[in-house]
Amino acid sequence: RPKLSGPRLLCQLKDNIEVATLTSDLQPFSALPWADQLPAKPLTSDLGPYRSCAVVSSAGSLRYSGLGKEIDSHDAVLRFNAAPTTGYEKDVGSKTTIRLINSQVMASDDHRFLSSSLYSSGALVAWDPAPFSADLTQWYNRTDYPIFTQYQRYRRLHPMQPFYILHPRFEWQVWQRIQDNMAEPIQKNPPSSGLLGTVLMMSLCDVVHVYEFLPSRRKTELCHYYQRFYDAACTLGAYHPLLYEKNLVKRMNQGPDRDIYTHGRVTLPGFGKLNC
Ligand code: NCC
Repeated sequence: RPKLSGPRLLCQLKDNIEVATLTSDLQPFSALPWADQLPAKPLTSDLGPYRSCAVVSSAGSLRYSGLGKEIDSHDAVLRFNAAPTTGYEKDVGSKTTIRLINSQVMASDDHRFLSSSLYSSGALVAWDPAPFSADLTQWYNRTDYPIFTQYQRYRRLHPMQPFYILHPRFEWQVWQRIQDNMAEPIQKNPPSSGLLGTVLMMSLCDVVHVYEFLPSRRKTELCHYYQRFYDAACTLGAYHPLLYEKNLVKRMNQGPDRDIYTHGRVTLPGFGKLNC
C-alpha cells in the first residue's frame, strides 16, 4: 500500500476521526439514574478553539529539559494520567487545561484519584480500553476498569469540574489510522493516551506542539519524569502500538527535525487549519 505523505496523512486523520464523548442523552446512558452526571454537550462544543496548544508526554526525557516556560506559553496545555507539575515546573510548566486519564488511574488505590488535588485543575477526560467494535452496552457491562463507578463518585465530590468520557469509537478510529498506514498488522489494543491526547488537541487547536513523544537527545530509559523507574518499554511500547504511533506522528510533523532533537518538539496543524 502506498505510503501517504504528511499532508495526505493529516487529511486522512481529519476525515476519519471524530473526537466524540458521552453525553447524557446517549443510549444506554440516558436510561440510567445517573445520566445527568454526564455532560449535556460533547467536549468539542464546550472546549476551545485554542490558538496554540501543548501536549506534554510523561516521558523521562522531559527531566532537565527546561521546557516549562515554553510549555506554559501555549494557550492550552494537555497532560496525562498522574503526571504532576508541582516540583517539576522548570521542566514541564504548571498550566493544566486538560488532563487525559485512563481508567486504570481512576481505579487504582495508588493514584488517589478521588482525593488527590492533582486532578482538580482544568477539565478531565477519561477513557477505557473498550473491546474492538463492541457497542456501548457491551462495553458498559464489561469495562476494563470500573470507569463509570469512579466517574460517578468523582462527579459527586467535584460537581463543578468539567469531566468528559471519550466515546470508545474514537480510540478505534485512531487505531484504524495507525493500522491502515503500517505495512504489518499491529496489536489490537487501543493507542496510548499520548496519541489519543494529540488527536484530541488537533481538533481543538490551530497548532499543536507535542513534547517528548518523539524522544530528543535527552532520550532515556527513565520511564516518567516524575518517578525513579526505568523501563525502555515506556518509550517503545508493549501493550500499546506506541512505536507505530510515533512513526505516524513523525510523518505528520511540520516542524524541523532539529526541534525533535533539541526540544523533543513536534509541530502539528489543527484540523481546522487544514485545507483538504
Ligand atoms: O505512562 P503513561 O501512559 O501515563 O504516559 C502518558 C503518555 O506519555 C507517552 N510516554 C510516556 C512515557 C515515555 N517514556 N514515553 C512516552 O512516549 C505515551 O504516549 C503515554 O501514553 C497511557 O497511555 O495511559 C499510559 O498509562 C500508564 C499508566 O496506566 C498510568 O501512567 C498510570 O499509572 C501505562 N502503564 C502501565 O500500565 C504500567 C502505560 O502503559 C500507558
